[in-house]
Amino acid sequence: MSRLDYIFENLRENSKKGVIEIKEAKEKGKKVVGTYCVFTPWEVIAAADAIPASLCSTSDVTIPAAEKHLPRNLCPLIKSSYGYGITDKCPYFSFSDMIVGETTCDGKKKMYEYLERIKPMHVMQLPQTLNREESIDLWKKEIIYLKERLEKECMVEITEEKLKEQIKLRNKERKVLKDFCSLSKLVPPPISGEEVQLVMNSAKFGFDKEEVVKDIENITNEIKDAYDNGERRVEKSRARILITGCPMGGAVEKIIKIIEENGGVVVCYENCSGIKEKEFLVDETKKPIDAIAEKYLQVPCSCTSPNDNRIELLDRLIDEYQVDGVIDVILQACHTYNVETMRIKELVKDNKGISYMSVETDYSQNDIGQLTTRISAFIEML
Ligand code: BJ8
Repeated sequence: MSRLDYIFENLRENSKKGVIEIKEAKEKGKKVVGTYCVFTPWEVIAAADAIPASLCSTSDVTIPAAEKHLPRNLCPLIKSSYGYGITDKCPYFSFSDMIVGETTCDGKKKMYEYLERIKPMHVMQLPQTLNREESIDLWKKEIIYLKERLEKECMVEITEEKLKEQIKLRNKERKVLKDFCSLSKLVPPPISGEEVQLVMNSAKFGFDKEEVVKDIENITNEIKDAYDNGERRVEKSRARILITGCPMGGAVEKIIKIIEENGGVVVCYENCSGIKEKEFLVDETKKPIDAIAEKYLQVPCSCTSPNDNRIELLDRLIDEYQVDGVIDVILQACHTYNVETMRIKELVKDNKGISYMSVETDYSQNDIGQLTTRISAFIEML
């Protein structure tokens, strides 16, 4: 077993570390604020001395319970998340003192109306067109409303100083994660896409961010050293795949597995569980609320219109990561990402001249056979 095998094995075994960490923090009197989206201004919650915890669920276990209240023909991420809420099966949900959501897609914002029956809920009105001055003003006001609500719920004052401190810390985490992801620009990449995802998940559920920063720096250095010393975990002949589209994780990791068992390697995740949110930092030289508002309005989500930022980001990432093919992962009934596939296909095929495929899936494992046939044929063609 190499040193890197040992590190990754440890991460797999410690996947529940976040639950223990948050439980201990709760026992010491810390508040926990549940979130569902990368539009949530993490820094404002952290400046209230609360712990922001992602509640986006990635398993189909609670979907039958959710379908008693929600339509079946709804995105699995929404059904699963809601299901965890009503069945009280998610420790992060149970520990949450309040939840922050945003008016992103229709399904999510309507789901929040029902979640409010279970937990105190704060929904931020997200402007739908991002590059307008009015949108920044509106979003700034929403951030101030959130700040005021958190001050009340957590009984603290969120000062400029506290915001600045959290901006710095979160930026530091974004930078180290971006550096870590950049390792896959190497040819061949030093680690597999499954291993990249493992590290990203451990950061997401690491609640002591200073510790997360140190851990990610260490892992990045270990990987660099192993590579410089000739360790090759991925064959050069593998097709380099960029994944875009809906957030990944849990059940949807079946797609990474299929890609990597059939001659490909995922070198880049342009989605919310990957690099999308890490690309833009909060400007540390500006007034905190202004800078936070500007940063979060750059998130290239399909819920916004137009979503030109996604095209610009993808265009750049395809070159930087020397991508051979793009796989657009759409969760069933996600209309915004599904409609956007045409634009992504035009960019990838017509402008970049590489191969593109979109796959629609849910949280079940029923479509593995069909996905394997399609994805392996796609990789073979590259
Ligand atoms: S910023 S991608 S985390 S909204 S997949 S629930 S859009 S129907 S998750 Fe998302 Fe924020 Fe955007 Fe990112 Fe709706 Fe689509 Fe489901 Fe989605």
